[in-house]
Amino acid sequence: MKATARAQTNIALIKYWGKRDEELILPTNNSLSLTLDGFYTTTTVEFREDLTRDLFYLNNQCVSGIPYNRVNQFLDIIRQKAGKHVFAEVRSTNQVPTAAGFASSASGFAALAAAGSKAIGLTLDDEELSRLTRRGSGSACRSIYGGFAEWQKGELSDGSDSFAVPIKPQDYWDIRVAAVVLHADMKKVSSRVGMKRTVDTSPFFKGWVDSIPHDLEQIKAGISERDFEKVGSVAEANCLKMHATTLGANPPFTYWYDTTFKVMQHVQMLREKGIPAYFTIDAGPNVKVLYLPENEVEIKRELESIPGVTDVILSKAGQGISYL
Ligand code: 2P0
Repeated sequence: MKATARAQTNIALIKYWGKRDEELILPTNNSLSLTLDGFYTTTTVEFREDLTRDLFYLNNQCVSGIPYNRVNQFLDIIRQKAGKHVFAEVRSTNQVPTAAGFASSASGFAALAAAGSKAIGLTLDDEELSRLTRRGSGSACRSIYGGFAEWQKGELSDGSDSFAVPIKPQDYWDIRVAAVVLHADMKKVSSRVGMKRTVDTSPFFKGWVDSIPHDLEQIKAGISERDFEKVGSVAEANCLKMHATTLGANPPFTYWYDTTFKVMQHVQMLREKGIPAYFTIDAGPNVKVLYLPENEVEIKRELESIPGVTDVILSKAGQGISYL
């Protein structure tokens, strides 16, 4: 009744932004990501008859309360699926620096789903595991796979056709990502709240959803051809469209900070100088920069030179779920 799994986080190149079902976490659009090797969560789950409630240790500290209720709710889903009523001790270690601006929920829920389902005795294939993981956090369902993965939104109201599928494995293409950490203390609108507000109120939301099939087709062609310019330019434009929807929301909001904008301009300037680099930004102020290995030294130096940048963390393509 005990299992340990590791999952790496992922960066979306075509963003997940908007839900059609909040409870089942069903998205309004397909998304596509690259799993990253630098940021991961390792989780051990043990179901024990002697426990009278779930215990959750995060980085060796026992934690409880509202922010962690999602873990208990997710364990309930696993228990229901297995038809067992037994509480669990969960121990998670995050190698995802909070400052890097990656949601640890992606690697966190993928590792929890893998370790939890194995510990309780479920045998799930990747598709079933991705579908289960989605119930914890949407973006996490893509972290089941290494390399490039696509979350298919599905059409059915029960969510049975909404899960991620592999597009290309980890070793297919050495494309890299620099996480540019900024000095920013702006209060953040959580991605759950931001997404919902955008769906409910932004007149730009329809345009966002309508534009996805074309972006997906283009980026998949770019990945097949290993065409960095194509993949980068589609990802950058898709990110800008996602962020544009937030400006149309009521009340309007943005995740960008002044330094966010400076980094974006710097990346565009690097391209003008002949260094291929493209940015993408999630529901926060930090910028992620896509680049190729031959430009790594220059990219790091350039990004670190921007005033307000506190750190630049480099990552390669990562692997899917592993059991330890
Ligand atoms: C993504 N984001 O595709 C997008 C881009 C943020 C911007 O997935 O409510 O933490 O748990 O399903 O997965 C962040 O949202 O949201 C996210 P829930 P999640 O990576």
